[in-house]
Amino acid sequence: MATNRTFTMIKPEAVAKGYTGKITDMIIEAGFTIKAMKLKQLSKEAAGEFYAVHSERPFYGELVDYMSGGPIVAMILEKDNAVADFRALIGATDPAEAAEGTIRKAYATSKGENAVHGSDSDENAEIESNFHFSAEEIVG
Ligand code: IDP
Ligand code: MG
Repeated sequence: MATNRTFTMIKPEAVAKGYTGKITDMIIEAGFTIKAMKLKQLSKEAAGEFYAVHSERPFYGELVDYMSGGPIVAMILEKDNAVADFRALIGATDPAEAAEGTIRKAYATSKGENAVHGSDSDENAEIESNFHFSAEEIVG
């Protein structure tokens, strides 16, 4: 995958609260192009595998339960400098620390239930995209 792509999920509590459209609008208005998109229910096993890097963290069990607790919206996004620009758009992990104008400031509930995921590197963007999408599901 090109380095101008990143991967995101709108997380279960944000989907359940009806924020999918508003968050998607913010993403498009910030200049990202959607290359793949799907509504998807993660099993506990899939959520555990996706967040395996955090398996030793104290919040891992809570994170797996939360991420498998309702549907998510997964997307592959394209833009110059996609990974860093998307991390800037979503804001800090804890919404109390997220800057004005960020997605987490607007829509996150707490540090755990924080509305959106954003890849932290080009390498992880590719791994995470391939976890959720097959080649035929990605446009262009
Ligand atoms: P990030 O999503 O901003 O990259 P990470 O540190 O990679 O943050 O953590 C992954 C996810 O784990 C967070 O988005 C959040 O849902 C959850 N998480 C992180 N820290 C905590 C915590 O202290 N308590 C509960 N959940 C947390
Ligand atoms: Mg992270």
